[in-house]
Amino acid sequence: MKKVMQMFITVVIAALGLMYLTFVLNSQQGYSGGNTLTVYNWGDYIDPELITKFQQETGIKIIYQTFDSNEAMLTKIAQGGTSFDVAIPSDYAISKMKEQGLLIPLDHCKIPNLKYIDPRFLDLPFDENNEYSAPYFWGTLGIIYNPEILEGMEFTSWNDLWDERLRNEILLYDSAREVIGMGLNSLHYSLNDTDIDHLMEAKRKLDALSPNIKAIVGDEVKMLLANEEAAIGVVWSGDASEIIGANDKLDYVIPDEGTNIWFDNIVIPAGAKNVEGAHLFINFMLDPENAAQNTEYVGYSTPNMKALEYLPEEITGDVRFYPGSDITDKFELYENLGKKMTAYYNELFLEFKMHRK
Ligand code: SPD
Repeated sequence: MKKVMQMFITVVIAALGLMYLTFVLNSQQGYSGGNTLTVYNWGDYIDPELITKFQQETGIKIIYQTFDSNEAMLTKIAQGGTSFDVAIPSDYAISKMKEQGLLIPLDHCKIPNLKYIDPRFLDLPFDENNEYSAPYFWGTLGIIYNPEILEGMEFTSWNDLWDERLRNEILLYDSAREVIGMGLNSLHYSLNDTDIDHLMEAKRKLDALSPNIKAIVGDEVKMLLANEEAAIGVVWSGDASEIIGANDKLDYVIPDEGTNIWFDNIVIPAGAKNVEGAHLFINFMLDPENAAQNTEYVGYSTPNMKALEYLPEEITGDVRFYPGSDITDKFELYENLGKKMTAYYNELFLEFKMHRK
């Protein structure tokens, strides 16, 4: 009995010692919330060297997972199987997450680098006062094309995509809001239209585009266009900038009817296990030098004013990717359309994809 008691006491002392050691190590790193941080981000959307740098600076190990659409991200976070400490959704998805109680408010005192964000990208309608989100990248949706392959063709309207000469040429993202929105924009309707007749009209119009569609894709859009395996695509400005960086024959234009302006912001999902580490990560990504490095690597447009000073004029002076508010004020943000209308958009998009087969 005495032996069992001695063994029990030894185990308890060892466990307490281990707990104390972990606490001391974490405090030395200026950090007290566990030693991992689970980050959920779009694919191809961070410079891996920054992950390494963050880990070295904080001692926090990053577990990194990616998604390819806001819808996939929302479903996974709402299911709650994995707890994420940080995620990077877009505007309308942030609004949905707020509505569903899926976000933790940010502690602005722990994100002093928020001061470097251009006020133009703060306090936007999907997250007033940036209560839940900090700006990461922003951009537009437009047409990228290869003028050498599509000789003599110009793209000033979304309707130019329906030209017969584009048979089996166009790449589209596998994303309901982008594709249905393009159909709506081509008819001069709002990107947030909820009129069923308008939506049906857009769907019929998109069906008529089918013969021109080469493929519905994800991040591979960049490789296909840069390698000239496709001549034209409807892409986010950041992808266009990366493609043009790899092959400067291509050009990116925004059609006259207008387009979507979008914002991808960093949030802390409810259920995060390392809220302290999440704030450290957000502040780290908003550090001007880190943000500049990330911008050069990823190719998207930074909302960080101070980071712009570290970037070459070749990047920041390109109005295709850094249009002023005089231009972007005419563009439309996707709104949170609510559960029923979102389901309807998704259904139309699915039918559109089935129609192609
Ligand atoms: N590969 C990174 C893609 C990020 C795209 N974000 C744009 C979202 C528009 N709603």
